Amino acid sequence: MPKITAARVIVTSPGRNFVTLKIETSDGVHGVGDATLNGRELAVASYLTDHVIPCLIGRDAHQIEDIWQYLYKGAYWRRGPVTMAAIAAVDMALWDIKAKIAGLPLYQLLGGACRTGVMVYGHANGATIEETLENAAVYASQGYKAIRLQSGVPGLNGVYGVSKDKFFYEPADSHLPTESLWSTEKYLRSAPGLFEAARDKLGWDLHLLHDVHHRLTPIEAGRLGKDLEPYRPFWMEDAVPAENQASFRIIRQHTTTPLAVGEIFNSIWDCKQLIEEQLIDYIRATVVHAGGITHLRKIASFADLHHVRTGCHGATDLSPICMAAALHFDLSIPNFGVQEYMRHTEATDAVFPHAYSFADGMLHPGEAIGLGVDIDEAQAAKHPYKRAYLPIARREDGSMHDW
Ligand code: KDG
Ligand code: MG
Repeated sequence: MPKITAARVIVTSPGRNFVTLKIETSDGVHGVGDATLNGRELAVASYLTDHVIPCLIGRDAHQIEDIWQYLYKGAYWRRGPVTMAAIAAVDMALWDIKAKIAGLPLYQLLGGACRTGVMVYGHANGATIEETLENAAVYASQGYKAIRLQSGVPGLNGVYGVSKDKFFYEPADSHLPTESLWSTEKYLRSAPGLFEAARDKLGWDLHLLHDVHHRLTPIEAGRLGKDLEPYRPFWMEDAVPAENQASFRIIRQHTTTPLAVGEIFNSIWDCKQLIEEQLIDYIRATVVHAGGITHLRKIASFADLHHVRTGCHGATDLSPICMAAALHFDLSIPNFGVQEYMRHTEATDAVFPHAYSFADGMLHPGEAIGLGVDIDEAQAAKHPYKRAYLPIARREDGSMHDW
């Protein structure tokens, strides 16, 4: 059996912070896992180094499910983003090792390909509707079949999803949280116009998506969903903060716009009611933040029973290791919906050489064995950790709002 002989955490910041776990085995095979938790990176690094790694040494690297259960049940303190990102990193690295030993790309071990590639959506955005649609046209010309639209809101000084750089978007932008202004009224007045103009300019052959980023109440979300219905969006994402799963009943009662949620979920318990009651259409939980491939497969199987498809989170704060893991997973499950794809910078790609590639609106994980991604430690060492926070949002009266 391949014994785990060593494991260590590598923190690197090629433009943004990433936390990577590297596990080595007695067979000389190593595996990598992403453990990045945007704005709280060092908490996961410590959880792994100080608490998880000592328990891994000497274990059989092939016992992925048992190690998952050992780390989940054995901690006594369950769930939460720090714990589940740490477990996810171990899980990804062990799947990488198993597939390398088997001599197969990981998706083959997960049941083989269910599709020829993974449809991805890109992020078009701009300060104005016109600018957003110009940017969307660029994505369409590059072959994207699905595009997320986010536009500035008149009267607000910058909103979620609108970047200065049209090619890369990085919200964790400062050593202390920056503050932005929010007005639900102004946002609800402007968002439907974006989609009306988008259908006029881009036509009806593209899938158009939108992220509300947890900003509305259920009844406000019901109204927005209704207003967007004529333009047939692919989904309305994170319409409300989702701690209270029952609140999605209200949104559902008011609109047929498909609903997506779950990028901050850590386990199946965060979405059990949403799926069971068919209150959503797409579950966005992802490999690194929802306990790894092992746990995400359980969520996807449960979702499949309830007509819910996947739409894994794929922002830049998920490293290329997580992206590779997501692509193997996406390729192998029957109820895949779409995969988010925000391109990483060249510096990030140099730290994480990978086999996945984009063509014709789809990503494919490639045929390299394992996850098909690695960390170049010499490159990583060139980019030391830099503290960076996500912004916060305040309403016009100064009170805190969900960012
Ligand atoms: O770290 C936070 C980002 O990952 C998040 O704000 C991005 O909402 C997001 C998305 O849909 O990509
Ligand atoms: Mg989102």
